[in-house]
Amino acid sequence: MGVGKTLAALAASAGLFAAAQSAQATVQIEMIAPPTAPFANQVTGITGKTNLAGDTRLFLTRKAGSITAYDQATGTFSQFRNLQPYVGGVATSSNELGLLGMAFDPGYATNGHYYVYLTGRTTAGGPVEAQVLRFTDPLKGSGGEASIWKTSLDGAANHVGGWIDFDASGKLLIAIGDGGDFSGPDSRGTGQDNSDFFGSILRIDPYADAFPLDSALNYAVPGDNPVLPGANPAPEVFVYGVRNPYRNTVAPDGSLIVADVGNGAREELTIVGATDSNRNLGWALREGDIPTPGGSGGAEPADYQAPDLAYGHGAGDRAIIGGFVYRGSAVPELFGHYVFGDQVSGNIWAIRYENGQFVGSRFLLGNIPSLVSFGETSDGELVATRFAFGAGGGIYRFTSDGNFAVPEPASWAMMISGLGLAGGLMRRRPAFQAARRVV
Ligand SMILES: [Ca+2]
Ligand SMILES: [Ca+2]
Ligand SMILES: [Ca+2]
Repeated sequence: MGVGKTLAALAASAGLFAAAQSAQATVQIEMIAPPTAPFANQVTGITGKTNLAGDTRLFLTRKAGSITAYDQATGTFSQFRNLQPYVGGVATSSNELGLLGMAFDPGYATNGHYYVYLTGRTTAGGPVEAQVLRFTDPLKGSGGEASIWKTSLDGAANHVGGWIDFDASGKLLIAIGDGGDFSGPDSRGTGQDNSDFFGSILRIDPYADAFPLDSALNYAVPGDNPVLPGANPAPEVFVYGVRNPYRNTVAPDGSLIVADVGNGAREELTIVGATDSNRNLGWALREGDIPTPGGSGGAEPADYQAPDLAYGHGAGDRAIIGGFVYRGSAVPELFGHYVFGDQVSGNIWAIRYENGQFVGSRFLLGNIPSLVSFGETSDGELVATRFAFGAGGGIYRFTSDGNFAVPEPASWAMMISGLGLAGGLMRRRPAFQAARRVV
């Protein structure tokens, strides 16, 4: 039993968890846009990070292919872009296909560029492909559209990832899942196979073209991408051993926080530092902090990057939704905390993030039923949205009533019995120890 668990047991026996939980109720999760019929249902993501200071627009991606803008200043919805022809009708309510991700170019203010991750068919009757495309907002720039990257999904209709964003050096990160087909953990055996794109997060330069003869591929592999182990590793692969990293984030220090949706047992968060040599998150040998149940489990691989936080399914949590390290001003007490949630339970938590590590334990902020995505604005504010945009919910923001007290695991311990030393140790507990603990 580690220090953390001992203190948790002490706190529980002292009845202090309940007090700490009630103190969190002063974070407000406020619905700012009600359900609106023309934009109902099957929202996959939200972003407000246009890289334009003071931009009040939020952008919702929907499975069927439309991008809907919501202007917080005017309270109005409008269609930003219709990409249904690119999705080509492959998205249904029973699969995980469609328009899944969107990111604005760091230079959007002058070049008007934005990127989407979607699945569709580029030829009638042809294979379903995952694609990243670049489009141009005609109000901001010129340059039209370009296919950046694509790969055949080989019949996969689930675990196709879909998150994209830029890292601090302006390279594009693309998350693609293991392409599972419900027949068992990583049935394609791709998680530990670096010769393909599946089960990976890719890193590419979308402003170079290493494929001059292929009009669908317009990118190059950055020279500083890691060299990964295995036979014929694809140089695009940046992080591997993931199942379905649906929503991730680049932290302020440049670390990549991967939120990998688990199979039947664990949800997990893994912080991959920019200079970390271990880039194997373990799937399908490992699910969270345990060997994967169901036949594929095994020992930790040599280049394993263990999860920094894992949680089980016992409390109704079943599908992690990664969020952001909060950098806004609406909830000053949350500054520097990573906020995330769970799609099935709707629970939303925060945990302090310092120097590339989680510090202390997660604590509950509230609940948004059928939570599907967090989004960040250009000003660092946090928003969230639901998959089912119908009755009862829409777009949410986080505010404070000024009385919000962040629960401090260390201070809880000191409150119990004056264990100042133990509290200090817990505060500085390195992430690799926290990783072995299901919280
Ligand atoms: Ca793979
Ligand atoms: Ca090309
Ligand atoms: Ca893992």
